[in-house]
Amino acid sequence: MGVGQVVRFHGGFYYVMLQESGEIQECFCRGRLIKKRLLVGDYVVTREAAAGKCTIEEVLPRRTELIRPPVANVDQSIIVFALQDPKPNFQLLDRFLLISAAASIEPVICFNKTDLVSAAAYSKQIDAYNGAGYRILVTSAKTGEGLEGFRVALIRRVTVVAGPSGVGKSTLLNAILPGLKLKTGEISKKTGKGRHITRLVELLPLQDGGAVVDTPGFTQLNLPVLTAAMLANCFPEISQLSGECRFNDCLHKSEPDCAVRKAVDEGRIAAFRYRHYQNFLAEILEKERR
Ligand SMILES: Nc1nc2c(ncn2[C@@H]2O[C@H](COP(=O)(O)OP(=O)(O)O)[C@@H](O)[C@H]2O)c(=O)[nH]1
Ligand SMILES: [Mg+2]
Ligand SMILES: [Zn+2]
Repeated sequence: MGVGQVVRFHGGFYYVMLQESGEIQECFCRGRLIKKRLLVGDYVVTREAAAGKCTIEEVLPRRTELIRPPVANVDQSIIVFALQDPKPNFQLLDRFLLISAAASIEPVICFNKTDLVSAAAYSKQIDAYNGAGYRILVTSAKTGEGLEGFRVALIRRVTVVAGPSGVGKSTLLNAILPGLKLKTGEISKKTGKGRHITRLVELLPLQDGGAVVDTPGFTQLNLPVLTAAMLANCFPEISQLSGECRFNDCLHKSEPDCAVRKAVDEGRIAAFRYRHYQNFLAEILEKERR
């Protein structure tokens, strides 16, 4: 018997990194029920069935669960956007932040390619995220700027590296993990809306402990299952003020004496963040009506 974490599925086998030895063990999964529930990132109990043959007997409870990519027990997401090539889409960034918050996964924002455009060009937006309390990394995989901070952020945590395609996710990981050689620069031929890009999800164990998952770029993201009332909790600068509105079920839309709208008017909450909040709110309310 041993406990380990599923790091990948391949060819009908499950690869489990054993907690005690750090070894990766090839396992079968016999129970159909267990198989159906298994995700990369799951902690499982394995048993040696015959010489060198292991089976997965049990899945341990999950701390967190991401749907896209399907990974269990993720501690944090590093959401990478380029400052140029491609230009940052802050509404998409906020969507990634929302998905992370809804899954109780701590987000870190990484602005990459500072060799192409200085971070100062986006100081308004970066200040807004900073002010809201997000952790921010500024990097260039090309010049090496900020790479040490990126490396340190991964230590002893299970991290998903997310963001649109072409922003440098794989290049950043290759730069800090010698010997990794993830494919970079690939251009997705099918950018079908909402379509799942099937690709192997793999947990890459790190030398200092922890593990990281590289992901293909998502350009289209559905909102997580979220009620209108929960949405504000995913915007730290908005949820911080929620208690000060006249109505305690205020959605900060057009209600009188709304502390959030007042803060937007006074410039204490960035107008673009509030606009994205409104857009998401409309999307959720529309879904609730149907
Ligand atoms: N100028 C510049 N190019 C970069 C940087 N990081 C990645 N790239 C380039 O951006 C392209 C996409 O990188 P890739 O890592 O495949 O992006 P991914 O789709 O997010 O994994 C590649 O041609 C990289 O060489 C950077 O910091 N600066
Ligand atoms: Mg990539
Ligand atoms: Zn309000």
